[in-house]
Amino acid sequence: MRKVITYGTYDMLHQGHINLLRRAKELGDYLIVGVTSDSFDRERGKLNVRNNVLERVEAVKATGYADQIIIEDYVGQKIDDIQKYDVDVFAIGSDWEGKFDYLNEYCKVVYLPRTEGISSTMLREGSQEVYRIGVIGTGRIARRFVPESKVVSGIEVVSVLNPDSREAEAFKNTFGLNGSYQDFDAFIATVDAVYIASPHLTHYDYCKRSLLAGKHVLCEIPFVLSGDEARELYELAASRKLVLLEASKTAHCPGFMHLVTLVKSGIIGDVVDVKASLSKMVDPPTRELNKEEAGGCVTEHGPLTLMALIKLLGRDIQDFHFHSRMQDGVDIFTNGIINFPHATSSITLGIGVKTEGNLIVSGTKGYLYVPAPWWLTDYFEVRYEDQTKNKKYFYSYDGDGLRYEIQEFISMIVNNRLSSYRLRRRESIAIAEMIANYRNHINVTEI
Ligand code: C2G
Repeated sequence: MRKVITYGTYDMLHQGHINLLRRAKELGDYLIVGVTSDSFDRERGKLNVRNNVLERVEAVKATGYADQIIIEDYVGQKIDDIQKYDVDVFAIGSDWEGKFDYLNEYCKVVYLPRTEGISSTMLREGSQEVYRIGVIGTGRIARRFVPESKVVSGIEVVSVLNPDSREAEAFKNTFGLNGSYQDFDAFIATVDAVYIASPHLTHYDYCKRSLLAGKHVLCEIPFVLSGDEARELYELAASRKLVLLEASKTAHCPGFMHLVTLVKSGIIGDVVDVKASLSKMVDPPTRELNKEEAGGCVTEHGPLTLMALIKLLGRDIQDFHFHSRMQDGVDIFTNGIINFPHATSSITLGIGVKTEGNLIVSGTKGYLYVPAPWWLTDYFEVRYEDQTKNKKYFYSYDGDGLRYEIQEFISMIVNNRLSSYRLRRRESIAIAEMIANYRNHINVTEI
């Protein structure tokens, strides 16, 4: 029996896929089709896949050509599969010409003619509404947002709001947008959704006004500086069936998401301690060091470190205490001890004190170590007493990393999904609550 294998995403399955599968089947007696997993597609830069892996498997099955369907989940799996299933022929479309010649060592490689004039990308673009996004604020993060938005399909940044007309106009010209505005009402009328990247203290107001105007909101961190404000805004969004998402980059990055699922699946046993550190030195004058602008390292770095603690340990915080080194009314270093019923945790943050920025999750069987900068999570290690069991995990973190949260934001809008498992609304509220505790000087000691 001659066995053939082929691989693909098969998103929005179309005639090109069907022709390919038919031709592949004709090369032998038994066809194995490898369908990429959702996480493998994300990892290889395919961010905009519309159907999930189960839907894609069903679509391939429905063609009737596959004798067996397997899931492709990692780089290098093709070699493993060819040997494991005793495959005679590897077939793939001619758009991959030459790319899989290395498999000739294991079986015959055949490049089949690709069907011209049709592709999943075309179908996605043809069927998807393009959402118009407005950016509020023109600072560093807003400048990173626009280029990142271009790799996500279904969205176009069209306008910008900044009370300073020169800043707004310069931003518009740099990124080729349609309009720049100083007036909120004029701005909001031009968009379907907003990305809020303005100074911290303006987030609440801009979120509320945007939601009241019927627009979806992606809001930079710190989302808001009190649990009550966060709760009120999520309720407002839900009552209007609008998406409101905290732009917690790390929560959306593939490496961190996998880290959470590995820990939850018990590979290091019960989690007993989490230590998250983040320090980035800043030079005055800057808003990070300005008391009037809610500067300080808890407002700067609290959102990501607290997100890690809450994702890994939950929201049942028993007690907490912060120790801070202050400068001109702003914490330039803070160490926070946060205890849960069955675990301890700490955050170590600096904007005027330099320290290691790693993440350590300790458990009853082993620990997980993410070196600085852990918040970009492209690499981590799982370590055990028996070092031969240690494992290293590598991930891609493409571009500036904002694409992952933007993709989730759009996917939530398109699918009418008001909550993201990557950062639940209640988790986002818990982060805001903890930042508010700190800002209200609850259990804070100056050192
Ligand atoms: N295809 C085709 N004609 C088209 C579109 C796609 O023949 N108009 C073929 C591709 O060449 C591929 C298969 O259909 O052999 C699946 O295509 P995709 O779903 O785009 O998957 P792809 O990204 O090519 O994944 O490990 C995954 C593989 O490397 C290929």
